[in-house]
Amino acid sequence: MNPTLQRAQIAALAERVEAAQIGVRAMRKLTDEHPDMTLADAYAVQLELRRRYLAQGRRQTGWKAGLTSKAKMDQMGVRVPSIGFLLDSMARPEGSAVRTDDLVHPRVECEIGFVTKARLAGAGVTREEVIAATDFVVPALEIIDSRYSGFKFDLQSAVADNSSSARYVMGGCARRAAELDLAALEVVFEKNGVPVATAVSAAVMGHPANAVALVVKVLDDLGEELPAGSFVMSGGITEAIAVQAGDHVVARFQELGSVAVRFV
Ligand code: OOG
Ligand code: MG
Repeated sequence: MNPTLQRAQIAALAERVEAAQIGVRAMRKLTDEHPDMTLADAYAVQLELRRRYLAQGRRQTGWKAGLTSKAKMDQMGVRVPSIGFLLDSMARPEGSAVRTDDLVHPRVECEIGFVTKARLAGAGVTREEVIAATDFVVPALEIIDSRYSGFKFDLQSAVADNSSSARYVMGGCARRAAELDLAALEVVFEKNGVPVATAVSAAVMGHPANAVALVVKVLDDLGEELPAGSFVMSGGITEAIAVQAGDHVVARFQELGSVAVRFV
């Protein structure tokens, strides 16, 4: 994947996205100004954004897949999955209070997280190879926060904004992947004690390990691989739920326990 934008344009866009993320500001879609921006350009902006954060001393803690279920694709009107990076500054403890004053318009997703024990690389990686390379899985919540006005974007703009990554919470029980049918785990998503969404994990690309394979394929395109010991979130199983200060959410997973967080 070769970018079509010039190096300086990519750097300027990454700077703009970083300013919106740190400044907690909604901005116009990048494609309003660069309508011909390609997916390769978008990932180049995302990698430049990551380079900037790592240079500031933040540490990468994993990767995420996004837009991997029909519920998410329908909600956002984008039909192609994407990936994003996770940083130590995004991690929050299970059961903690997540501040909303440093988020634009947060939404919560329930996801299955994978932790790997072997390197995964290449465009041809299979779901079976992902499962064999998985050490354990954990239930997780992702708090996404698009930096685009109205939470409206296209694929390129979202990828450049690190696929709306903002916060994430791991919880519940860690389980060996081989002991479970990872495609058959039901999740009930509750907001303020009321079930608001439910789905089965097969909603994520037929099997959430396919989403990890997708991450590996995109990384291969970007000239990177997934080292052993990586954490990867496989994408929202249901649509994302908007939250505000005062709300609490719980995702109750079959076999994996529950993970909860509240917002202040
Ligand atoms: C893009 C990120 C989607 C997921 O799990 O589907 C995502 C967005 O919807 O803002 O993280
Ligand atoms: Mg997500």
